[in-house]
Amino acid sequence: ANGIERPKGYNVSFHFNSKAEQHHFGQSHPMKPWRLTLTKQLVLSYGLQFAMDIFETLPATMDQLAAFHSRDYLEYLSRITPDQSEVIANNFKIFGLGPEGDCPVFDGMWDYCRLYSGASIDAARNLISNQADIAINWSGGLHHAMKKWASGFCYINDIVLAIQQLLTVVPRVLYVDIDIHHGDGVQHAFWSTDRVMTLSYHKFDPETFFPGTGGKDETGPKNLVNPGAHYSLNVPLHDGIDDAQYEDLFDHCTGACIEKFNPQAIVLQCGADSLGGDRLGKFNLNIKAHGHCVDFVKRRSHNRRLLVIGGGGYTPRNVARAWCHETSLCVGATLRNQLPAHIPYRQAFMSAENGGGELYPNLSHITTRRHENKHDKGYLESLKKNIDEQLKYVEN
Ligand code: ZLS
Ligand code: CA
Ligand code: ZN
Repeated sequence: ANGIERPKGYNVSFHFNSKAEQHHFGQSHPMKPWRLTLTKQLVLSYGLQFAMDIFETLPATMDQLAAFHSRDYLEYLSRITPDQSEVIANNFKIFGLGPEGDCPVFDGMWDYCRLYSGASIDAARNLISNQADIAINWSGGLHHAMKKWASGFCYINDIVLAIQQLLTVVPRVLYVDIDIHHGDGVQHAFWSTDRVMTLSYHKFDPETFFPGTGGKDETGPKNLVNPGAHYSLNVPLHDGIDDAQYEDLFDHCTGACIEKFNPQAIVLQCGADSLGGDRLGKFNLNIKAHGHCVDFVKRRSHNRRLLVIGGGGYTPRNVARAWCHETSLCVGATLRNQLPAHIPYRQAFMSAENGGGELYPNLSHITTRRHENKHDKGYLESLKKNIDEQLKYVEN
């Protein structure tokens, strides 16, 4: 009316559930759902809620979860409690659960599962109904969960459930995974279809690093009559990769997949354990490079739906800073490097590395001990070539 036109930005929706953040896996467990509270507080302190639609989601229902998982497994998950642990100890093994393990039975576990999955399903639905161009769920991204068992801190595979939703309205979905671990559960779920292409970047060392899958030749069924042949792509890495190497590799491979596969929707798993200074991971990435991946996919997803989800990330203050920064990239805002003065949990953002009591220098950098970089140019080039080679079989 006043003649000033707002540039058409992206409609972004942010899906969360406060109750999901309050669960505990157990004292020494690296997965800390409160990193989500830290993330959300940072997002709110910067005022990003005014640039997106915020949705508090409902827990997923049994029927929604059964779209991927087996009823037997879901029944067990919904009924098992920590004090029954010993009684049904044998079934633990069948379903991948157990004390002292990666997937403990903790108080409220079923509730937690339904909440983070509900948020991913909601996010996918919001994209489907064109309410959003980009939908974010930092509580999701639990890529190791299998149809009939839990694995690697993941009980329900919210990513598979979200992709299944998207497939009801679009022919093709590209899944990109920058968590430091291989996205095995998602790859496995869509192993035999050419409607979903999976692309995971991860540390690969079958001897010592979980889950041990995701070598460069793991590209789909070897039976070439199977439509899934060439639609599972992997970029196996070593410790110590740096910003420039990762950005270059990511742009080349992800760019080529988007171009050749030409998906109508993209799901980006943003596991923050690929950052430097992570408790489990040994890459050297700064928040800048991690965020670059989000920005790159956003820039390439014109007229495509984009679902941005969380994943791993075991140094909570870095997870929160990365995901807040990435939320700002989604809405197209530029944040001050200075942390807001009145952020709750301000203490949690103090950097031990910087001598304690010091705030991090800025939002895109991580000051930390570096890990030895085990990559040379030849190896990185061979990874790009491998992806190009696979994509020769893909045309849309
Ligand atoms: O991608 O390495 C393993 C498997 C084991 C070693 C650990 N023990 C408990 C089980 C057998 C070989 N598991 C990994 C899983 C990593 C999952 C990453 C999830 C994701 O980021 C997506 C969200 C692993 N790495 C580190 C641990 N487990 C681990 C470290 C410390 C502890 C405490 C709690 C539990 C047992 C002691 C635990 C696991
Ligand atoms: Ca990965
Ligand atoms: Zn991980």
